Amino acid sequence: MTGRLIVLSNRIPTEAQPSGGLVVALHDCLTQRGGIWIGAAAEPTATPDEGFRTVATGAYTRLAFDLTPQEFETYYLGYANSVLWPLFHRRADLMDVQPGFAEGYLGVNARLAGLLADFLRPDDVLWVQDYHFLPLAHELRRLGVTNRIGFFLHIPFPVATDVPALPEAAVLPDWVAGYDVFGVQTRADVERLRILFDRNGVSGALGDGPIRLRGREVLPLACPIGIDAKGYRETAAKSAGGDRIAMPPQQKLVLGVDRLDYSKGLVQRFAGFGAYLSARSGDDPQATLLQIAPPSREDVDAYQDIRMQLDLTTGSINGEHGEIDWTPIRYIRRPVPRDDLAGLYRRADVAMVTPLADGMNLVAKEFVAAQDPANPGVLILSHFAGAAEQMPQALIVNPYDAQDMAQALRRALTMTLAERRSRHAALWKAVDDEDIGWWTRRFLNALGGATVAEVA
Ligand code: GDG
Repeated sequence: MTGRLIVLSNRIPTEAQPSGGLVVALHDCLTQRGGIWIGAAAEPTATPDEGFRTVATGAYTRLAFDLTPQEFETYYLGYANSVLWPLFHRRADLMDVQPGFAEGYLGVNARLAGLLADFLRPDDVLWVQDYHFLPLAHELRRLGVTNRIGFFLHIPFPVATDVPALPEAAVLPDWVAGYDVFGVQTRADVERLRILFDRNGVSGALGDGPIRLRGREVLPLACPIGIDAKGYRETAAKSAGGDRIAMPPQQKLVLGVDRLDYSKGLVQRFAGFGAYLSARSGDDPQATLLQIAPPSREDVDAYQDIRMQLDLTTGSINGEHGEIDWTPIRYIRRPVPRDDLAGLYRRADVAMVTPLADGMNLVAKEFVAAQDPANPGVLILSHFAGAAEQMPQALIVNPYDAQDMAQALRRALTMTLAERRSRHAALWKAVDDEDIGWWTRRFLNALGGATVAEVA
C-alpha cells in the first residue's frame, strides 16, 4: 500500500520533538512513512480559516483547522466532554445534554468531512483518534469517500443499556459502521460494542468477524495502547525526581498520578487510604499518599465538583489521622515535569491506580516501566482500568470497596522482595512486549494500510 497515512486527532503536537507516548508513536510512524497529522488549532478564533492550515512541514506535515468559540463550547466542552465522556465512563448521571451541543458536534464533523473529502487521494489511509470524531467516517461515506478509514477509541466503549441516555443513540451504530476498523482498548470493549449492535437487531454481531450494517462492514479490534517502555525505564533511572522527597526511612511512599477527573476514582482512593490508616496496627507500616492531580477541563461543572469533594476528603483524612510531624495525604493540584514524575514513580513503594472507569490507563504502565527490577514497587490496579486485562499480576482491587483497597495496601506495603520481583517481572514483560510500537503496528496491519516492516 503506497498511500499516505493521515492521522486526525483533536490536538496536534506543537513542538518539533514531541513528548508523551501516543504523540511520540504517531510522530515516529508518520516520520517513517510520510503523511499528515491534522488537529484543531490550540485556541479558538472568532475569525476562522475555511480550510486546513499548514503549521509544520518536514518528514510529515501538520495541518490545523480552526474552531470558533461557539464550536469549542458546543463540540468540545459540550458534546464531547459533557455528554460522551460521562456516558462512556458509565456516569450518565453527570451528562449535561444541552440544546446546540449535538448540532455543534455534528457540524464540526460534517465540516471536517467536507474538507477531507476534497483532500484525500484514492489510496490514502485515514486514522481517526477518539470520541471527538465518532461520526466522521459516516459523514465521509455519505460524501462518497471509499478510502480505508480506521478509528481508535481511547476511552471505554459504553454499556449498551446506558446508550439510550444519548439523544443520538439510534445513529451510534451507523457512526461506528462508517469505519473499516474500529479499535478499542480491551476485549471487554469489543464485547460491549458487539452487544450494542446485537441489541439493535444486527444479526451475527456477537460472532468474531466484521459486523455488517446497511451495506457496510466494520471490524471491531481490541488493540490495547502501550507506552515506550524501554525509553521510559531509562528516563526514570536517570531522573532525580525521587530525591525531592524527604521522608523518614521507615515511612513508605504511596503514589497516585491522575488528571483531576471524576472517572479516576480519587475520592474513593483517598477513602481506601483512610481505611488503611484507621485499621492500621502497630506492625503495619506508616505510609504517605502523594497524589499528583493536574486539573483538566475546568470549564465543565462536573470537574469543579470533583475538585471540591477532593479538597474536603483530603482535609478530613489529614485532620483525623495526621500528626504534628506527619501529613498522611500530600495532594498537589499542579502538573509535575515529566522527568520528575518518572523519578517519583521509581521512588514510590506502591502506586494506586484505581479508576472507576478507564479506557486503558497509562500511569499503570509507566509505573511498572519506571521500577528498579532489583527492588520494585507494587502496583494496585482497579478492575475497571482497561490495563487490568494485560496486567493481572498487579493487586487488582474494587475501587468502590474501601476495605478491599485498605487490605491491598497492607499487602503491598508488607510484600516480600521475592514476590515483588516476580510480580514485577511479569508486569514488565507485558508492558514491554505490547509497547506503543506494537500498538501502532497492530492497528495499521488490521487497517491494511501498512506492513509490519513499514511501521516497525
Ligand atoms: C486517555 C484515556 C488511555 C499525568 N499527570 C501528569 C502527567 N500525567 C500523564 C501521565 C500519563 C498521562 O498523563 C495520563 O494518561 P492516562 O492513560 O492515565 O489517562 P487519560 O489522560 O485519561 O488518557 C486513558 C489514554 O487516553 C491513552 O489511550 O490510557 O484510559 O482516558 O502519561 O504520565 N504528566 C506530567 N505531569 C503530570 O503532573 N508530565
